[in-house]
Amino acid sequence: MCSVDSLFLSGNEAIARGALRAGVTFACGYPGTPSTEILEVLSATADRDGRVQAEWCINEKVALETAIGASLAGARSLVTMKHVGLNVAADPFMTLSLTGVNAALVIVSADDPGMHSSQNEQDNRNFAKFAKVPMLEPADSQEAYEFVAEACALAEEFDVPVLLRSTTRVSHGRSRVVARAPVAFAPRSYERSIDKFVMMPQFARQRNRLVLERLAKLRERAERTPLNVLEAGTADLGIISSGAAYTYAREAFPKAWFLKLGMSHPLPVEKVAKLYRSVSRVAVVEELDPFIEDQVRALGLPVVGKEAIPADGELDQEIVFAALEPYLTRRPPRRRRPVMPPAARISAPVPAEPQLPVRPPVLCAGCPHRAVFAMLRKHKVSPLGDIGCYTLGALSPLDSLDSCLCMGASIGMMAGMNKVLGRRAVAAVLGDSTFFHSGVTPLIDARYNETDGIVLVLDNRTTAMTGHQGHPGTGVHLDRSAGPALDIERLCQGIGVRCETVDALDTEAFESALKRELGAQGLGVIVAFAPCALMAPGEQQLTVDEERCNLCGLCLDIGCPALAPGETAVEVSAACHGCGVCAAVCKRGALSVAGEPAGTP
Ligand SMILES: Cc1ncc(C[n+]2csc(CCOP(=O)(O)OP(=O)(O)O)c2C)c(N)n1
Repeated sequence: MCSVDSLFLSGNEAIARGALRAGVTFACGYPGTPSTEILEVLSATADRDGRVQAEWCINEKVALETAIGASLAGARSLVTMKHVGLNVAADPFMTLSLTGVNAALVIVSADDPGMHSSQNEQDNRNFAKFAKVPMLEPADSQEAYEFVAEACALAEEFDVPVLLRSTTRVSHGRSRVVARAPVAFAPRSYERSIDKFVMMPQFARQRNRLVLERLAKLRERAERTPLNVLEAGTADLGIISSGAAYTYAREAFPKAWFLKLGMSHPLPVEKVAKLYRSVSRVAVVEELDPFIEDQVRALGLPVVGKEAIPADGELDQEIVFAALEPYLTRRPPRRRRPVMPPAARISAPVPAEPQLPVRPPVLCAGCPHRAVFAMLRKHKVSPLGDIGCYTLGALSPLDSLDSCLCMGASIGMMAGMNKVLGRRAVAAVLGDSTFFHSGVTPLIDARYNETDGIVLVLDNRTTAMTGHQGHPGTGVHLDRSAGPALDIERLCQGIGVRCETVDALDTEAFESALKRELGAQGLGVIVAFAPCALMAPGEQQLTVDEERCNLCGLCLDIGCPALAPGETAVEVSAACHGCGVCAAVCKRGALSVAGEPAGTP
């Protein structure tokens, strides 16, 4: 038994306790061996002291999106999953690298070398390189406990999600953990920032440059961090290692020099070079892929790696000893100077042509989404968004969307934010194709986890953004033949969520539905339906009463490209579809429509 200040913990228990020490107040995930106990321990603690909210989500994608929402809301957040779970969460994960975080967000990926209980054996260190984010790899329970706080600090300093990788032996193995004092950190609040959180191309390009700059800074940090230690030895053998593999190699070769990487991405190349100056033979001992080895070879350095150490399954002391021992008697290679990689060039921002006016993309004339955004703006509802034509609602003059991460992210992010900020702090907006793609699962999750919030489905009965493709709600197959058309309202009601459908172009009806929801509790969905203007153009004509128009600009404020200020009154171009949204916002009755409207439900 250990003392009061030290406990004998599994790596999973240690991560949970490390999260509490680091000030994590929101945690979620999806079960999967070897990660599962982390949330169970956190939840048991949450029940006791009420500081942490912890929940199982419907899957890893929704879990990550929920944790992102919590991080945006200012809560240090943790999300847990097994290695294959990160495949499911890859869509939000890859773009999260661009947006960065608000409060810290730590993603625990529990890998399973040897496939004790998994369908494959993937090495998720590759995900860190893929997404250009830091990877921390604890080797035992003490490090599992301490690395959570290290990950939180890195996340907030570098505005980056941090991957924490454990493996089955670290997760389930038990070792002594000495308790450390809770860490202090500055609380964060949420601020709308569309160039950081709305990843449409013009903003994503800017963020991508920041990602590359951040990676260069993380490389410098990898050289200085105490997580990467050069441990002197007495034998003429250097071993680079990380995670559980380090403990096996340490036991197999106690006299060797070690470069122990607690932060295995990005690689500290100067520290690698220093090891090569100290010994004449170097080996990399790592489980699964030649992740470190490939990077060492890229420096032009001779190294013993996967030709000796198995590239599959778990390692142990005996495997490592038997694998490397024959190499110790061979003549050491001569070359020991690395060819340092050049700093990556980052393309310069393309300057706008000075003589051309800036033309930001806008919703089409007649787009039914415009009416919804105008109404959301009127009622000061600035929801989390998704990907589709409607993402343009984030831009001026509509200014009515706070985020765009990946398809289907809005509802999960809403859940995380509302859990942290209060019951109904934010809403979510997504399109009909996006709803079927990956909006149904987070809605079920929101119902299951008793999340409050308003979800707006902007149903234009097509996948407009990519060119009017069919989806399960359209009842039209790829070959244009008729198929079943799923009803979003009935689907929502089927999972027990309050839902009503309104005509998106009937601003009064939509406003009434919105007011009903704003005054309600719990979870509610409004389906704002009107066909895409490019598919179902109305026959309505807009006329301007020049006597009444005083150019107040209210109608121009909805950002319709068919309207422009004239000399004495608003002018209407041939692009007008006669949707009547401008007429609905005009307070002087200067605009009116006549004729056949576009299709309604
Ligand atoms: C994972 C993924 N698959 C495909 C796309 C391409 N894509 C972007 S938005 C979108 C669907 C938009 O349709 P909808 O939600 O109905 O909105 P609309 O454009 O009709 O307003 C698609 C397929 C993507 N960005 N991400």
